[in-house]
Amino acid sequence: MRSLLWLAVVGLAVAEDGLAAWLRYARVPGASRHLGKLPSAVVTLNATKGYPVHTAGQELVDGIGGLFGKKLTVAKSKPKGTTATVGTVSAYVDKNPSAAKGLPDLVEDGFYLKISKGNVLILGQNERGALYGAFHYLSVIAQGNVSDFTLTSNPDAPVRWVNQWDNMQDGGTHGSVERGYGGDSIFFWDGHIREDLTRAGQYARLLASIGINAVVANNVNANASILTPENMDGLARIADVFRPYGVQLGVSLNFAAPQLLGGLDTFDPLDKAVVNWWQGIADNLYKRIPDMAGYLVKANSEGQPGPMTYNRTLADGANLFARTLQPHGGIILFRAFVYDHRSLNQTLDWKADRANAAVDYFDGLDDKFEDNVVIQIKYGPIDFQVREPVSPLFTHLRRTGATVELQITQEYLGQQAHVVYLAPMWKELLDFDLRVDSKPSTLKSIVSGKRFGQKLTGYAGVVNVGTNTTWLGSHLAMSNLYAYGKLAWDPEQTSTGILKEWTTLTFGHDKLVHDVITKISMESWPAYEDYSGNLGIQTLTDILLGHYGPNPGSQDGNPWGQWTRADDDTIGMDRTVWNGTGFAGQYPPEIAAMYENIETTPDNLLLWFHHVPYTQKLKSGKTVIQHFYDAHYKGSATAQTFVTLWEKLKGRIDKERYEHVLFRLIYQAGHSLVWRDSVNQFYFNKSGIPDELGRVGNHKYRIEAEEMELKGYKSYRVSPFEAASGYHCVVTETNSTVGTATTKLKVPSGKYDLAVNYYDMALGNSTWELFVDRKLVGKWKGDLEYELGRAPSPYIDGQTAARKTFRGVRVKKGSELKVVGRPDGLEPAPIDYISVLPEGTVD
Ligand code: GCV
Repeated sequence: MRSLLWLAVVGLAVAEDGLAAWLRYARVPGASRHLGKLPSAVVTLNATKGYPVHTAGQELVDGIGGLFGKKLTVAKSKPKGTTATVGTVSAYVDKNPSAAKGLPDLVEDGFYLKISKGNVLILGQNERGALYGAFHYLSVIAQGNVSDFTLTSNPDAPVRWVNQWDNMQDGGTHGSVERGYGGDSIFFWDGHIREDLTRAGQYARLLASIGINAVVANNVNANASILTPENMDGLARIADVFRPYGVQLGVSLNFAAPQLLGGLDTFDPLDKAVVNWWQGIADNLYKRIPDMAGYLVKANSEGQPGPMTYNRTLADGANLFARTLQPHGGIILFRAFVYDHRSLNQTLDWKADRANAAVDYFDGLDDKFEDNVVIQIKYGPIDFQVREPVSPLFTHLRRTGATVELQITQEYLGQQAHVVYLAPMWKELLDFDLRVDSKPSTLKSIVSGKRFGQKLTGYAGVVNVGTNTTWLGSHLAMSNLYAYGKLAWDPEQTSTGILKEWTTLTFGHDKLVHDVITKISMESWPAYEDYSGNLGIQTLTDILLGHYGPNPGSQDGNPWGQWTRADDDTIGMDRTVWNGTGFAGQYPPEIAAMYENIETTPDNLLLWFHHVPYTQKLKSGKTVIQHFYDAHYKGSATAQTFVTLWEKLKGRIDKERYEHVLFRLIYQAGHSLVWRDSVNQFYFNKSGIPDELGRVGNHKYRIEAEEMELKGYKSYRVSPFEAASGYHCVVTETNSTVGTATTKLKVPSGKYDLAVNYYDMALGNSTWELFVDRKLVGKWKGDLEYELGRAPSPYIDGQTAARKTFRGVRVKKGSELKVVGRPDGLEPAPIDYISVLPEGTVD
C-alpha cells in the first residue's frame, strides 16, 4: 500500500510497454497546483474529423487530462473561461480580421503559440502546423513549464520524411522489415496491406509530434506488386490513418515494374509505352490518395533495376517519375546510393573505390533534373558507418535540392541491442563545414536550402519500427527517433537538450534518472566507435552476414567495397588524389587539401583517407595499432559502467522498462568484450605487434573451455578465429549428448564474479547450468534470438557470442567448477571460456 501511494505521489505509471513512447501524458508532479494556468476548454477552428486541427483538439483534451487531471470540453466557438484555441492562421484571421497584423510570418508547416494566463492560442500555417503547435505546447507543459510565453517556430526544411524498409512479404506469410530490429511490419502482411492499421495510425501520431510530414511505407528494394489495384487500395487505407496527423504517404517504386507488373517488354525510361504506364500509375494513386507525398526510388544499386540498364542517365530515370507527379503536386526523392558492386575489384585495382560512386554518377546532372526531384544522399559516401566523412555529393548539387539520409535503425551501430545515442554523430555531420567556394557551407545549411537556395531540401530518416511495443526493440533507442525529428525541424538544437526533453517525456522528472540516461547516452557513440572500429576504419562488422557482430576480415576480398586493405604491415584506404582512389579530390579545394594531407587529416578519419603502417604515429603520439588496442579496452570498459549506472534506477522507474533496458545493457557489456577481443586479436595476429600494456592475448582470469575436462563436449575451431578466445570453443558431441566441462579452481578462496562466454545461435535453445562444488550457481537458455531483435545467425561467430555473468559467487581454492550444456535443435550448447574474476575486475 505504501509503495502504491509513493508511486502515485511521484507520478509514475506502474507498468509501461513503450507503446506510448514520449506521448505518455503521465501526470506532472504537483499537477493540481497548476490547474489555474491551464485552459478550461478547447476551441477548434474549422475542424473536420480526420484532419489535423480536429486531432489537435483531441490531443489537447487527452494531454491536459493525462498530464494534469483537468477535463477540458471542446467547443466550436468561444466559451466562458480560459481557452485553448487551435486552427490555421487563415481560419483565425477570417474570424478576427484585426488580429492579422500582429501575427508573424510562418512558412509551410510552421506554427505560432501564445500562452497568456491560461489562454492558449495555437495557429498553424496549415492544419499540420496547428497540430505541431498543439504537440509543442503539450510537450512544454509536460515538462512542468506552465508559464506564459510566445513562440514562432518554422521548420528548417520542407522535406522531413521517414523511410521504412518494410517488405510486403518475406518468404513465408509475414511482412518483414529489412534491417529492422523491432518485429514484423506494421503495414504489410502476406503480400498485402494489413487489415488492422491501428499501429500505423499510432506511428503517425508519434511522427507528427516531432514534425515528420511523410512516411514511405515500403522498402526501397521495392516489390513491384505494391502497385496492383488491390495494394493501391491498401495504400489508400494507410493514407487514411496517416491523414489525421498530417503525415503524407510516400511509395517506393521498382524501376522495372512496367515489365514485372505491366507486361511491357521494356522499362526503358524514354520509351513512350513505359512513360504512359507510369502516368497511369500516378493517376491511379492520386485518384485514391489525393494528398500523396510522392515517390522514393532506388535505382541501379545493389542489383536493383534502373535507367542505366538502357544506357539512360539517372536524370532520365528520375524525371520519368517527376513528370508523372507534376500534375498532382507530388515530389520524388531519388537516391544517390548508386553503385555497382559487381564492378569493384579490390585486388586488381588500387584506385577502385565504392566511395567515389555517388559523385561519379551524379556529376554533371545537377541542371538536368525536373524541379520536383530531390536527391536523397546518405550522410557518408559508404553506408551508415560509425564514422564517415560527409558525402562530397552535397557540394556538387547546387540547383537540385538534396535530403540527407540518416539511419535511425542501427544497422551498423548495434542493432538496438547496443545503446548508441546518435544525435551527437548527426550534429557533428550537420555542423561540418564543406567550404564550397571557400564560404561557410555547413551540411545543415545545404539541406535547409539556405546555402544554395533550392526550394525542396531536407531530411530522410530510415526508421524501421516494427510490431514490438517498444517500436524499435529497445526503449532507449527511441531517443534516436525523437532526436531525428527534432533535428530535422531545427538542427541548432543540442544533443543534450533534446535528450533532456525526451527523458522527461518518456521517463519523468527524477533527476537521477536524467543524470543516468544522459551519461549513458552521451558516452554511448564514442564507446561504440572505440570498440567497433576507430580511426575511420568504419564499423568492423560482419559485412557478408548480419552487419552486427565483429568480423574485421570480412571487409576485404569481396566486391562490396567496404575495404580496409589491411595486410601484415599496413592498413587503411588510400583515397588521396596523388596516390590513391582520388576520392579526397571530390571535395571543394579547402576540404580536399585537408584530407589529401596526412598531417591535416583528423585522426578519427586517418584510415578512411590514408593507407599507413600499423606503426604510424597519430597526433596523440600513439601508434595506430596501440590506439586500436587502447580504444577497444576503453570503449568496452565504458559499456560495463552502463550496467551499474542503470542499476541505480531500480525502483525509480517502472519495473517493466527498467528490466527491459537492464537486460540489454548487460548483454551489451558482454558483447562489447567480444568486440574488443575479436578486433584486437585479429590485428595482433596480422601485425604481430604486441600491446604495450600486455593485455591483448593475455587473459589471466580465463579458463578456456577446451582446456577443461570434457565429457560429451569436444573442442571446435571457430571461424573467424578471432571470435573465440584461444580460437576454440567446445560443442556437444552430438545434438542429443549432454556436455560437461569441469575444472578445479586454483584461485584463493573468496568471492568472485563468474562470467561464462557462450554462443547463442538461432538454431535452437540450448540450456546451460553452472555449478560450483556441485551447487547450482545459475542456469540460462540460448534464446537471445527472441529477446533481442538483432540479426539472428546460425553460426558460432562474433554475432552469436554472448556472456552470462553471476556476481559475487563464493568459491574455495580447489573448488570444482562445472558447466553442463544441453543442446537443442542444431545448437550444440557452445562454450568459449569462463572468467573467474575478483569482484570489480573485467575480462
Ligand atoms: C534497403 C545497405 C543495407 C541494405 C539497404 C541498402 C540501401 O546496403 O544493408 O539493406 O537496402 O543499404 O540503403 O539501399
